[in-house]
Amino acid sequence: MATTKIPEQKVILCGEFGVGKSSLFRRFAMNTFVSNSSRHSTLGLDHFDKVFRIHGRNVRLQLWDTGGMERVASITSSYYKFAEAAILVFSFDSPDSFNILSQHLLDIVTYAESAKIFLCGNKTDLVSQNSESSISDADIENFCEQCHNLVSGVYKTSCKTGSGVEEMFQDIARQLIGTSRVKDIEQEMKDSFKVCAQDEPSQSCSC
Ligand SMILES: Nc1nc2c(ncn2[C@@H]2O[C@H](COP(=O)(O)OP(=O)(O)OP(=O)(O)O)[C@@H](O)[C@H]2O)c(=O)[nH]1
Ligand SMILES: [Mg+2]
Repeated sequence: MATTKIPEQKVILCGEFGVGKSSLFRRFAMNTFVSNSSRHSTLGLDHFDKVFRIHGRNVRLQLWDTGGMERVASITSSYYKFAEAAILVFSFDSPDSFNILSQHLLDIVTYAESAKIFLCGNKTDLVSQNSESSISDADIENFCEQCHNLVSGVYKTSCKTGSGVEEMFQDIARQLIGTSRVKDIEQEMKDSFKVCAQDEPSQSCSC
């Protein structure tokens, strides 16, 4: 039986140490959460594929994780190369992780120039309902304006509770399925399965 290849979209995680990139990766891959005690910084590269069904069409997200190693020259190009999307992660309990976003953004536009950029504010569970987060919605809006609206989506997540995580990946998959590269691959697949008119058995009787 012929198997149809589902278009694959490379998505990379970027952001400061400890903001929760590997935790997002773990939620994506296994829907689990690892707390402080058993955590250690990511040292190598890791990736995991997952298929999303959006409006009757399939899209495969391939999520990549690294422990800030993306800024080490020797692995920079392989990490960013061919990325269709980059998730720029900061943590709501760390203003520093928010203030340094523009540096990570610069790396993305330099090394993965065609990638769509998404912004993820993680650790919402640490923002108490009564107290305002030190990173406000206005700060986030300002950041998006300053980077010339390069950001295609803003999400708030908690890897601890799972809140907003699945919704974020669903929305990213939805936005990527509309990209021209996916359309090109789908069209190629359709074309290769087309039955050519002249190959069809003749209906006319020769007698
Ligand atoms: N409360 C809370 N803690 C979180 C959340 N996400 C991650 N953490 C914790 O934050 C710490 C850092 O998480 P990681 O996922 O390892 O962060 P990282 O960005 O991969 O870190 P590096 O690999 O060092 O760059 C861990 O102790 C996690 O348990 C969250 O949503 N809420
Ligand atoms: Mg990590």
